[in-house]
Amino acid sequence: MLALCFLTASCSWSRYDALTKDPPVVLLERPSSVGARFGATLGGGDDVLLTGGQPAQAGVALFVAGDPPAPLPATATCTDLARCRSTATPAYLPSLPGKTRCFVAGIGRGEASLDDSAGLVGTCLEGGAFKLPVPEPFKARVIEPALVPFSVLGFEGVVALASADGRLGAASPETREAWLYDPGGASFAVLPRPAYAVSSYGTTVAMVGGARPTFAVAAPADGQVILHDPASGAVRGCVKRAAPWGVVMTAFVDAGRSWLAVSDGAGRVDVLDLAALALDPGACVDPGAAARSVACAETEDLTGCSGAAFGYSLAHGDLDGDGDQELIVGAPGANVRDVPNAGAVFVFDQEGGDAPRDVLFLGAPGADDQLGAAVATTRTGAHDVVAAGLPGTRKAVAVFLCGMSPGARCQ
Ligand SMILES: [Ca+2]
Repeated sequence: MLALCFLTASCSWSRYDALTKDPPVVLLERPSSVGARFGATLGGGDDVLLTGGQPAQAGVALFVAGDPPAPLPATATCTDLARCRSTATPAYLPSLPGKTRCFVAGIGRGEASLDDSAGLVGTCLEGGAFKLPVPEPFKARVIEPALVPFSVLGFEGVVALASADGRLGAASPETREAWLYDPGGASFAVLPRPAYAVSSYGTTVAMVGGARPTFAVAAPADGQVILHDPASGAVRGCVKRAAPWGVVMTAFVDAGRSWLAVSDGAGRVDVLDLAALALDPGACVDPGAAARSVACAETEDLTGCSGAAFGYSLAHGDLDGDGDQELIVGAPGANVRDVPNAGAVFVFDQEGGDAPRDVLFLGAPGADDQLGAAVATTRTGAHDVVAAGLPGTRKAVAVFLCGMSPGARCQ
């Protein structure tokens, strides 16, 4: 029965192991516009969910959330490999001039309706496709080679993107540049790179709004996270841990404070209170007491924390609708009910200590599903829901409609 249920949305995907009329987890199946390893790339914002496959290929689709979410994407971008390569971290922008509900999801020339210049490529639910300018070195050394027919990029991700409060930042480890866009996206400013940020600067980025906006740019090979003031671009300081660190990041505002979650992608996740850091613009400091760690926790159903790749993906959202943010941590290598690499997603309260508040997984997992290889949140009703990629299945993204929210579907 469980095998028959696999990958059919009518079956239960709950933690409760029972067939129900309204399953608390539904699957979004791979649309034809998205390439291989669907579910390896996710992004979210407002009521939209961005879904892609293996980075540097083609196709990122936008689904409109809801209970249940629309089964077909509302639109897609970067669908032509000859004109575009997808990014590992699609970024949501609520508005651009004359457009709303936009997302940036690729590099290249973009949709055929656009001109042939190279830039960051995206589309909007209302207003259609757009392209943003990029620094010349990035254009020459990353985008142009990527568009050569049959080119095989030697790195994942192509470009790192992050947005918050309508502010978009980007970075590339290939050119070791990070840059910030003006609110309309018409121009950008390249940030000063500190002399100590030698290699891998720009591999990942995170943007946080709120009272103390911050643009974080990681150099994971050196265990560095450089914190920029997004208004001036100036370096506020640098936080350092044993490398690799900064492989994955997410940032958010909770209880009026700005937080940055940083992982090594393989078990270590630190949550930094940005206001509590004793920063020095000229040097990297240990976060000290400004950091706390969250960790994988084994349960009767969930084992294999040592190889779980805890922190391979990070996101945040208000899953219970109480106004506070929860930290969401993917662990695609976790074993679920002795099924290896089925994957799981951990939910942590900001104020709830170090133990996970909840663990999300599929009741009928498959070996090497890799649930949680990517995670994102999107708004449904009065709370956020978690979407988790299942790239091992190559054809589905799981949307956990309940999160921690009570309601008819979730009882
Ligand atoms: Ca909450």
